[in-house]
Formats: sequence, structure tokens, C-alpha cells
Amino acid sequence: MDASADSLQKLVQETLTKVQEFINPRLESALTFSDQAAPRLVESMRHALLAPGKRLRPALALEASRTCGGTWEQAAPAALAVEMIHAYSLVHDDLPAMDDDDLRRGRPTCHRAFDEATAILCGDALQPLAFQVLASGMPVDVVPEACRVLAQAAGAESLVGGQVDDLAAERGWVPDLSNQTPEQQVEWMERIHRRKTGRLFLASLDLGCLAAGGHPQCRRNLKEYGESFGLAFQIADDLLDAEGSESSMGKRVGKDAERGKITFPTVIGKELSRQRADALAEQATAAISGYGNAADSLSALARWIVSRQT
Ligand code: GRG
Repeated sequence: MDASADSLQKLVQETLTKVQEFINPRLESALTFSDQAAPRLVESMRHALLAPGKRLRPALALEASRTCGGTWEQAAPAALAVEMIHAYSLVHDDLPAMDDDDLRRGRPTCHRAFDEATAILCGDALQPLAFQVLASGMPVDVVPEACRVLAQAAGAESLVGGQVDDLAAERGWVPDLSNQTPEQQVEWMERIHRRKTGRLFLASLDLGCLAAGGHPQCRRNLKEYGESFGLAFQIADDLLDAEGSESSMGKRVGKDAERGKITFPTVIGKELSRQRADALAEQATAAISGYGNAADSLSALARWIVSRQT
């Protein structure tokens, strides 16, 4: 690793550690329920939500708030809510009916640690909790818009819609993609990723901005940043699945190749994928260049996302 990559890695690691120290106790407090919540369900929610994730989406929400002139404290409900939706999506994605995974964040997946029914219900309970946190913690005047933003990012046009199309190719619900041109395959992948992973990144930034009472121009710049960030993240994720190790990733790797799934490296090659991811990280950084030091962490995150090992 050269000196600049090394200092970027240190800077982002410091930011993510601070985000984790800020958000993890708050995630834990958010899982305080009356005796009406079944203990087994609460245990499964703790397993899924408190597992050691990077907390990337909370980082985006908190730093978007700072970019818009706000604080981390203002954006805390936004950061909690997006992590809850993310955690639910991972629990359901790992289920036997979907990706059928045993390992997540270095630990047994929720259905492995508990059972399938509990894992389904755990995800079902994390979703409304996200909206409860937004509704009770965001400034009253932006609660409806905040709920709309999160609902849209998690729904049929986004997370769930993207997931269905991602399964579609694998399960034969759509015509065989291998007969399509590389351009059509890239278009198909981008359409999936924009919804499956990109929209929750965008919502994280948008909610952070809303929490801070950010200017509409700041909201637009963050959207531009988030669009490039999301695709860069996904291309890097495809490269890590092809090249990373299970021990550093804390999850199974090489799944895409195993299933003959089309990915950026298989369609355009590893070198072009890397170049594309780097260019997207540059575009993301450029979109927020007008916000000076307040946007330093977001810039660093975009550059790191394409060079990360986890
Ligand atoms: C089940 C409705 C439904 C949706 C699932 C997000 C998703 C859709 C599936 C996750 C599968 C996956 C591995 C996608 C690749 C990108 C991704 C979301 C990786 C995990 O996010 P990170 O790297 O994970 O931020 P941590 O554990 O650090 O939070």
C-alpha cells in the first residue's frame, strides 16, 4: 500500500471508529422494549443490529448533516433508521430462500443463530422500528418527508425491487442475460444496483441533510455524490467478491462466480471495473467539493470505498 493509500485508510478508519462509538450505544438503546416484545425476538434483533458492521450508512447520514452545516446529534435518528433497514435487508437476504448464507459480519447469520421463522420476524420487526425512530426523533416539520424518503428507498421501486431483479436472472424469471451485449448487461446490473444498494445510500445522505435543515442545493449535491458513491461501492463489492478473502470480509466470497452471476468484473474485466470505480469516486468527490472541510470525511469515504479490503 503506498503512503497516500495508507493515510486514506487511517483517516477513514478513524472516522468509522468514531461513527461506531457514536451509533452503537444508540442502536443498543433503540432495542429497549417493554415485556410485550418476545425475548427471543429481541435477542435476534440484537444479533442482527449490534453485529460489527462498518456502519457506512450511518456514517453517510452523520457526515451529510455536517456537510449541510448540522451536527451528528441532529442526524442520529436518521443514522439509526438507515442501519435498521440495512440490517433487516441483510437478515432476509441471507435466508435459505434468498442467498442462503451461513456467515455475516463474521458471525452466524440470523437464521443459523436462531431459526428461519425468527430471522424472518426479526427483519419484519426491524423495519417498523426504523420508522418509529424517524417519527420520534427527526424535527417534527420534516418527519413526513423523512418517512417518505426512507419508505421509497426500502420499497418496491428500490431495495425490494432491486432484490427481485437480482434473483430474477439466477432463477430464470427473465430471459438468459448471457445472450445480451456487454452494454445491455452493464445497464441491467446498474439498474439493479441503483435500487438494491444505491437507494439506501442516497436515503442516508438525504435524511442526514433533512435532519440538519440543509439547503436544497446541498440536498442536490449530496444526491449527485450518492449516485456515484453507490455505483462505485457496488463495483468494488463485485471486485471484493471475486478477489477478497472470507476472513477479511466476514462473509462468504466467490458467490457470484459460483452461481454464474454477471458482475462488473465478469462483463467488463477487472481492470476496467477498477478504472470505472476510481472515476466514480472522483465524480462523487467533485460533487461536494464546494463544502470545504465539512465534506472532507465524505470525500475520503468515496475514495476509500474503491480501495477497501472489507
Ligand atoms: C432482502 C429485500 C431484501 C433486500 C436485500 C442489500 C441487499 C438487498 C442484500 C445484501 C446482499 C449484498 C451482500 C449486497 C452487496 C452490497 C451490500 C449491501 C453489502 C453489505 O453492505 P456493507 O458492506 O456491510 O455496508 P456491513 O456488514 O459492513 O454493514
